[in-house]
Amino acid sequence: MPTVHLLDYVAGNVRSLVNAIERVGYSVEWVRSPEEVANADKLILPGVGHFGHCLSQLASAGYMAPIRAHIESGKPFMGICVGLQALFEGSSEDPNCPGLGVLPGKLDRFDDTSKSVPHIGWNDASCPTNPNLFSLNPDSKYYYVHSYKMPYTKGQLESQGWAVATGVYGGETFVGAIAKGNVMATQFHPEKSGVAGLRVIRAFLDGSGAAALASHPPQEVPNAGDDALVSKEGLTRRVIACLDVRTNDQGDLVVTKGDQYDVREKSDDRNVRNLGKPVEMARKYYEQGADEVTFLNITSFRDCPVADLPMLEILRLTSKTVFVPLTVGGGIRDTVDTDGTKVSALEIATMYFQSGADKVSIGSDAVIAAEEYYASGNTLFGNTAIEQISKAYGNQAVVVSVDPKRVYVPKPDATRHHTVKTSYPGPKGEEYCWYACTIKGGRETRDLDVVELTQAVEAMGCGEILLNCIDKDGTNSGFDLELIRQVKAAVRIPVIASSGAGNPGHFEEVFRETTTDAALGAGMFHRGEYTVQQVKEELKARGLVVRQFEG
Ligand code: 1PR
Repeated sequence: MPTVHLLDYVAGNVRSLVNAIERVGYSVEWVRSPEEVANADKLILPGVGHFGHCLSQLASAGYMAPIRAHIESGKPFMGICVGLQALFEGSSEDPNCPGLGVLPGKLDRFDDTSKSVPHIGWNDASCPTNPNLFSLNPDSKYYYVHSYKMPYTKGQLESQGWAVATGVYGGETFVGAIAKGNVMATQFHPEKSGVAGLRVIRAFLDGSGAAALASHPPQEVPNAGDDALVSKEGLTRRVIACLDVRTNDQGDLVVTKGDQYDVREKSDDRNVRNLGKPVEMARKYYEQGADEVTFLNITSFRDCPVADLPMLEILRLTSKTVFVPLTVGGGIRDTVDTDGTKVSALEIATMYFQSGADKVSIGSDAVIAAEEYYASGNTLFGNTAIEQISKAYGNQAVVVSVDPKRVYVPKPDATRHHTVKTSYPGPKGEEYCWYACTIKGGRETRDLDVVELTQAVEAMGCGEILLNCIDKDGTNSGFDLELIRQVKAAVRIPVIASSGAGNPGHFEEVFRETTTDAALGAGMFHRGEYTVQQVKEELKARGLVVRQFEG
């Protein structure tokens, strides 16, 4: 099997990248010291999270000069995500930390006044000068997750011989991929971009991308007629399939689904509902076009060994065939293992990332951390799971899963909490409600509302909110739009609407009626009532941009 060298320099999920490389027929050799860079023919520089963190790791380990030497020697080089950012001179994310300076320019943060940041989701990488640059396809979508971008100025990089593919997010045109000679880099994650992303990796590895570029160098700066290609908003509506996983009474790990978090059958035996096998179902949803797959280990709040091998194994197996982002939740907190060993939340998250997860989702622990944050006068000590994991792996790797329940009140001043006026009054006709956060799978309600929780975790470095709703879970009655609007107005980070989806129309409704960044479904997919593809078709028919699965 031909090989490619991958630089192992910083914490991050490179498991998916290894899987993707193997999938296209190559094997990985690790570069674990600066001296080993010289052994590489083809070199890939991955990177995710904080620019300064990645670049300072590279610099302190002595990698900067060997990487520059590799690039200057003309050998194939590919940068991914921060690996692309590293090629520029620097980034406002850490102004004191220089990049490799192979290209001119500095990155800056997306403007979050009218859109969510990070930019998470499937967007374009369109290159007017070379439409099939490294097998990029103008009709395909690619998975991005980043808060900082290289702004695109028409003609600037092209005038220096670079072919540039761009995407547009909230009116800002950014560099999605660049290539020149032996160098190719993507801001998006090709290893997480389904078949479209695998094509890009293959074009780099087999040399066809560089060969095609050499025969059609980007001689012309795009003219006005090409504006349509580089200026249209490309972010798709993200549809996520969620698998609640637990051990059933027979000891098998199964996908289950509750009604308002009760996952047992209504029949007398009260067995845990068994809707299928996690790995198979994840694969099925990937092939139906799911943009992400989320696993929630819903019994993790009970005592169980930390090295929850079945869940780690589920991720290992799934990440071999599912090339879209994988999130795992349940039990991400500081723990004392069954044998008495202390294990930190960061160590648990690390095990999941090494097994193929791209994000971890934190539930109960986030609520406790938020309570402590307010109790200490909004002070951050850097010791919460959210802070530690986001520092090590980047904000985009930390999701907070919220399990709120409605509490009805007759008027807003009947509570200190943030209320909404509801169109669905309470049992005594109450016209207002607030959303109380719960822990331990909804078993314990706390005196903290969703606005408080989400603002606290955003301050701690959480990158995305998974917004469930216990009242709506499993009801098939549609998402709780009032809840989603309240949380969207409270935070700048992306929000995933969850709980209540019963048909494709509910997805269309939540995207039309709220500014949610993504929508998640579970029961309607597991019971086979609708496929993810049908949801996408409905969204498309109603004029919303979606990503279609490419086989
Ligand atoms: O507290 O960090 O250990 O995390 C536990 C995780 O497990 C949390 O994310 C919590 O939401 C989840 N969880 C715990 N108990 C349950 C349960 O159902 N008994 N499931 C549970 C949460 C909610 C969604 C569900 C949507 C969509 N499940 O994931 O998939 O509501 O369902 P629908 O489309 O069928 O309506 P920690």
